[in-house]
Amino acid sequence: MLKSCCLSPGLYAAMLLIAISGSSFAADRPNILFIAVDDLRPELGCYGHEAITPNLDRLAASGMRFDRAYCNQAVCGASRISLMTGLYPESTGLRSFHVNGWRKKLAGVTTLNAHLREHGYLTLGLGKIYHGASGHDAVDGDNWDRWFDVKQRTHWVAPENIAIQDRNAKAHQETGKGPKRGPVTESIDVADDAYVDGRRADLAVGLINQLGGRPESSAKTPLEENMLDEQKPFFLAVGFTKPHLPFVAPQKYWDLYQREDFHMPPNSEIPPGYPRGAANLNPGEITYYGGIPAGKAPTAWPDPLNKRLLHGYHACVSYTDAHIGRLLDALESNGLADDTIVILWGDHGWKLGDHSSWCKHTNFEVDTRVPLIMRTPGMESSHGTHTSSLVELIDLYPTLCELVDVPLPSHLQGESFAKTLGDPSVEARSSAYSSYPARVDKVSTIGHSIRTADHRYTQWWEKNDAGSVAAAVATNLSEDAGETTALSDDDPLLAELAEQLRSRVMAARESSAPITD
Ligand SMILES: [Ca+2]
Repeated sequence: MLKSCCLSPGLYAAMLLIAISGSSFAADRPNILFIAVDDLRPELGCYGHEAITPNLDRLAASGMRFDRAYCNQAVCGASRISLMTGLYPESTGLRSFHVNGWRKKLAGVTTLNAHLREHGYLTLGLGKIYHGASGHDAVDGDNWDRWFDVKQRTHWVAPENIAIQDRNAKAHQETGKGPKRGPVTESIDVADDAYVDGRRADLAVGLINQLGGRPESSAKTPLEENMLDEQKPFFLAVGFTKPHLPFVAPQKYWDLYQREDFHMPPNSEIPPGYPRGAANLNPGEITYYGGIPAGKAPTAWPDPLNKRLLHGYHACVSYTDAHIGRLLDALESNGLADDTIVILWGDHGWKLGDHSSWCKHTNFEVDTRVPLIMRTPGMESSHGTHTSSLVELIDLYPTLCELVDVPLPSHLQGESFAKTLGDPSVEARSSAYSSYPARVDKVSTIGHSIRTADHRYTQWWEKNDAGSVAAAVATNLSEDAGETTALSDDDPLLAELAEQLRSRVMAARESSAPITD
């Protein structure tokens, strides 16, 4: 059994490679199963919540759970580009949910999948890894050995709901008013593969069976045989779209829960001084869908709707958990589990009624905190543990490089937390940094935020003047986990937090990547 806590990271990586059987150097490297889940907050059984997630729980029990992992911007596109490029949004300049044209803007940047491919990995991807699940540039199409498109026409399966989707879309196009999408929820008795995530799981299982040399165990053999000839280690990236809106999942996952058991959270307020424009109190994203009261703030939504949304989110989480269970089973049945690093990450958190709102798009703790679970072969001494070390999603790229002993590209702005994987008491960072654009008193700002061991501190900087702070708020998460109060303006801690924040922002801007624009 390997212990890493007293080893240098490089020596650890070398020993990890020795621990994993094989002959050639590239083949000695562990495989990587890289699972992204969209809009998944750490609302999981293994994190102590009511969500029914037996498969994520068993992954956590056989790996390491990160209790303080944070995204770098709480929206899909920006977060994912940051993770996959190893660059902060301050450097990429990509800060929206849609990041169309990102590949041209970041033409010189080596992505995680490109880098692993250059160093001997067979790179395979499907689903939502980047913001788009299809489209050559959207998915970084030049830099995978194979990218698989799994088609879907709509999010809904029930014919009446597809009709509502089509009707709403047409009416919205003609009038610019009303919802432009179908119902916000759907619960019907269909098989898992009725929705696109189920079909993605089917494909991923077929890939794992083929990679494991047991293609006969699956009806599908998606890979050309010549891709397997070199016996490269694989980097398989699988992105699931649920529990992202709309909350659609087979009935059996809804039936795991009783709707009356769900209640709105107690943290209905925002901290004093928190700019209302930065709190996303009227979340536009959810109003795209049918069934949301027109023109009413979430504080006025009826409780039956709130309960249905809470129920639907959890049903989608359990549906996704089932897919992940199938991937873990496939690793095990193919004898790959002991040679494969498994990473489960969410792209940002989500408000389930917290602060009287829904969705993401803020610097609040609930929007920036993400689930992160990793199982690393050769680190069995820390399996089944959890860590309170602060880590950021941008750290995954350098961490993986270190774990599989490939060079770190010079442009990376994150820091490896490989040592923490060997010993959960190792603190990887003193703060986690994230940012989010916001309008504050009609001024465009970027909200810069750090999470320290106890506090979250956010300053909103006017976009065109780095020295001008439009607002600032500090919360003590150890005493006020729901962030409804704030430190007083004369608290002596504020100056120290402000200095830490400034240094993090400046570092996030110091990119050495050959970005073109
Ligand atoms: Ca997302």
